[in-house]
Amino acid sequence: MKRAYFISDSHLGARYITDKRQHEMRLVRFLDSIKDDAAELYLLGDILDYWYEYKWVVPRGHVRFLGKLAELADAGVKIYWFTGNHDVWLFDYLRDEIGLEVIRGHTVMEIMGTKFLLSHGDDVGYQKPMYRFTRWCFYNKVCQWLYASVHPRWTYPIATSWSQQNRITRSPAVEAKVREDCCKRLEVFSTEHAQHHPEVRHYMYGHVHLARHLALPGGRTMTILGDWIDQFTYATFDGEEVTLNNAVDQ
Ligand SMILES: [Mn+2]
Repeated sequence: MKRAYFISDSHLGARYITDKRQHEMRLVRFLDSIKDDAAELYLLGDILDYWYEYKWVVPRGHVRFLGKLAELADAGVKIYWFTGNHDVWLFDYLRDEIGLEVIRGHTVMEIMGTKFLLSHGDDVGYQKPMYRFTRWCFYNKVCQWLYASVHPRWTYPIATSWSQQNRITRSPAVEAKVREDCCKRLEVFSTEHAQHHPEVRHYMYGHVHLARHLALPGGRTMTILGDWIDQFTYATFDGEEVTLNNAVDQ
């Protein structure tokens, strides 16, 4: 029986990744390895470290990765790409070119007869007002129009160095605390959500860069997908059980 696969947070193209081709190829080899087994592929955000899609023009890079997605889509794999906080500005290009579905915000979906709540993880639970405001700007049509009217010569370096700063400015101890707090926030949200939505059996997130698979009350589970920067983790669902795995052979 074919399975659903879930990955997140590869941050392809990030400035802090030294060998970008090797990084991309690792993900490409993984996708190649699942192409016969996968019925559905869920990309839970921050797959690209930065992407801004203009009406007539798209950013350079990621050719082998996007080609592999196209190959899977052509072979009949249904691909869903949930936008993260780094790849917010995917619009219709990959939908039209590859045939994947772009999804914004947390969404309940039925996968092989079982209901999942899926989200990148940045839009559920309590977030500080400044974070919510930034996120609102990112998704606001007028802000997007204004941003797109600035030449990418100016916006591209600012956006990619901002992403790099966000990653390197925190000390390891602070980063670990932020990630644990984020796990807790997702667990609290999922537990509360499940009380009002008994039909939802599994909760799945990215964003945190920690790999976690927890039991929630009532036989539910919550999975946080880790990343494809140094963990190479993915989840699968076979219609019965969610498992969190490590692509050790990659
Ligand atoms: Mn994220």
